[in-house]
Amino acid sequence: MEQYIPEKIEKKWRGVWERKKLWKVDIKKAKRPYYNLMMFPYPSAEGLHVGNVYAFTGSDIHGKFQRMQGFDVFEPMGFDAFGIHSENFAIKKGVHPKVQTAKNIKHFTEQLKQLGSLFAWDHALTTSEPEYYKWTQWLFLQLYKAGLAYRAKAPVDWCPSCKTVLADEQVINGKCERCSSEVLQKETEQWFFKITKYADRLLKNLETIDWSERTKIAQKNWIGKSEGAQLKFPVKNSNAKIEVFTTRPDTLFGATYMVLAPEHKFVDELKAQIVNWGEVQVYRDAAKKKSELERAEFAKEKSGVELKGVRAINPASKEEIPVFIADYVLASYGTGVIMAVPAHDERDFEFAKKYGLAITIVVCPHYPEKTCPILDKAYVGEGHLVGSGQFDGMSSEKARQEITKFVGGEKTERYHLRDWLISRQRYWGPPIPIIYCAKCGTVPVPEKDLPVKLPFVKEYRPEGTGKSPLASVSSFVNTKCPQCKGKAERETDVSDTFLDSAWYFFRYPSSDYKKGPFDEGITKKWLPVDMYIGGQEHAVLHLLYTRFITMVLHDLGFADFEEPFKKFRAHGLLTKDGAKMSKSKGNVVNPDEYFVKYGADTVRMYLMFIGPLAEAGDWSDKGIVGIFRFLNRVWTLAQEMKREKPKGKGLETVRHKTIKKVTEDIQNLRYNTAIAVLMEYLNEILGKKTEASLEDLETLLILLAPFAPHVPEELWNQLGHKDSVHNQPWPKYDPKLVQEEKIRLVVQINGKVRDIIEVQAGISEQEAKELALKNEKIQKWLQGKLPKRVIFVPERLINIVA
Ligand code: ANZ
Ligand code: ZN
Repeated sequence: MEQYIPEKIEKKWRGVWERKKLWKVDIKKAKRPYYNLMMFPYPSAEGLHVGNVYAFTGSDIHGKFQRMQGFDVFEPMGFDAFGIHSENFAIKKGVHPKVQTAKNIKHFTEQLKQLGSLFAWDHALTTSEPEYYKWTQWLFLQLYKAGLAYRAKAPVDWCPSCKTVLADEQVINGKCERCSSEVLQKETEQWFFKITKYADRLLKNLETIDWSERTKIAQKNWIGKSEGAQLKFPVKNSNAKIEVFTTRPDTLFGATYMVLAPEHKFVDELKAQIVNWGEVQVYRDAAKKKSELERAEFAKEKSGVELKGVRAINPASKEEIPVFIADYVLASYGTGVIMAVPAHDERDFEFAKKYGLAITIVVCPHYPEKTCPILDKAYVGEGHLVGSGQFDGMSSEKARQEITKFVGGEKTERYHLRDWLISRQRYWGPPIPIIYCAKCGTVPVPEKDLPVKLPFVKEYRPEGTGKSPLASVSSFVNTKCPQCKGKAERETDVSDTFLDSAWYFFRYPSSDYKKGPFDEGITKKWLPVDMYIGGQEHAVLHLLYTRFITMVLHDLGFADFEEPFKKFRAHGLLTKDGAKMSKSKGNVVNPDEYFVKYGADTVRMYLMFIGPLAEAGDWSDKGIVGIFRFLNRVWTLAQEMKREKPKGKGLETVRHKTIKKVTEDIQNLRYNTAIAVLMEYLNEILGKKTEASLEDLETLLILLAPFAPHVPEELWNQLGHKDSVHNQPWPKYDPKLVQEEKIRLVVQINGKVRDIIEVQAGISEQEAKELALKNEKIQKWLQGKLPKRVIFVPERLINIVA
């Protein structure tokens, strides 16, 4: 075989690997288990997206590398097949989702098999199969029994186009994440999971896990912990007190009015005192129609109505102040009431200007200058107090404690995180395993009766009534009460797709286990996941839910760990001509075309060459040709060496330096620079052919194997080896041969020198940051704080701003 024809060799080797079960891991007997997970795809009809190929390749290289390090690498693949993506497509096409999904999975599997990845197909799972969703329902029941699932009437975000309730995270700027329709508000009975009960743990544990920094920061912000105080304001001519949540009790003397959320029940309690009730009612009705997001919007003009006849007393200044309702105050956050401090809060400032309310400055940035300038906007920063009686001159920070104490307030904390809305009024999901009985009330389906099978129905489209299509399937709805055996009805909502994917990694190693969702011994051996790679877009949805569910399973005694993924790395987003790929822009790269033209090896390698995995970059048709040429040159070199049997003594130093650099780059997911090093190495060999040895070439093939699995295998075989190149141990380098100049790097935290470390000359910012953060002294100084920013002066210092 003289010419490199990817199509031929790729097919051949995939066949050989499959026959020899090269990638197979013995789940029970594996000695050095390594669980390498990637985010499973939803089998969309268009087939594998180049973004999927990108993520899966990045993850597979890591898996293959770990395998060559001697680990038993388990790299499963499956399908997130239930849910709105699949269902909406089926609706568009007029094909039943079950039929369409099966078709898509078949196509996806064929495509995935082309990648030459380690995938453990014998453990593949599909979330829409009863063998899987039986356990998703089981999970729902465990949460229900633990008091972590509850039903409540709640205003929910409703997408009029998808005809379903949306979770908080699925609403982007007041629009549906899926179809961009304007989201409306609707009141319905829904199932929720109490994720808020875990808010503090979800936040604290972030410090213990090795995850991409930006993912941790996104979670931290999403959980949104606010430290503040709860303060009581007496109501004049009444025994009632109105309680507010504030993060700035230091500004209490400047609270010149109060605002209640329009729907607050306290408004009803005050009805007798309110003289303009009619006006109040009109405003309340209008507020109901707006979404929370719309109401919280910063730029929007503020509006409100004074509760005439009601006066509150500022507990610090003892002054009488007016009370309003306004929709910029949300019922669902804090106590649903605020003390308004227009001088120091922008929204209050805007409102006060509009309604001519007093603006009293109580925090001064330039203390001891006591005369603060007349404000043309709120001063939201800190400073020293003025106009605050005995607290004048005190720092904001101290005054927060002191004023809270002074008025008998209570220090508290609040989270922005909301409970997880589980119900979906759709067809394509696991039915929620609950039965409603007139006599017994809400009754969970007994575990022995699982799964509650999703019936195959003709009318799977949402009807726009707000009810699931299952509600009109009487053979499904009508059932017997498991307790009293009387007539009863089933819950007709299905659960959120994010529940399917919140526990799938538990199932993979135990995929054919029948007695439970996962086998205890196998779980002990394989979990938590060693490495998870996936998109940053899942930072607050999927990745928070998986953590929550794992904590719950831990607390219920089903798992002995509470964090599911030891390591998580977010990969970057591929673009085309600088823009995000999207169907509407018509700039989506179809990987199939390139598989045919250049083969999977080139596609894989090219994708990884575009940029560091964490950043990705821009796809270019020109770039891919370069990689194809590189593989051709490797091929030609191998043919020559095969024929001519090289007699050189070998390029020892270059070889060892290459091994070192490639090894480190792979460990740091900088595949792009690893590939560049391999290219340089090839050039060195080609430039010094008389000195080069067979070992030089064979090392190149081994180092290349994780990136481009087929070509090196073929060449390895052509060179006369019987075993697979993938079974070769990863080459080691001799430290003596790779010594490089060392420099001393100053490590600072917030500008203060905390350590000096010895590092290699030419160290990159990323490497320096990693080294600095790993450093024990630095960790002590950081006390678990997350670095906000890093300033790097090459060869001199790194400053961590925390
Ligand atoms: C008085 C005050 C003075 C405030 C000041 C801020 C600045 P985070 O940080 O997001 O927790 N707030 C409290 N409950 C609210 C609700 N239900 N709807 C709208 N706004 C609400 O925000 C806490 C601050 O947001 C609270 O502190 C309160 O305004 C407002 F100079 O109280 B503050
Ligand atoms: Zn009953």
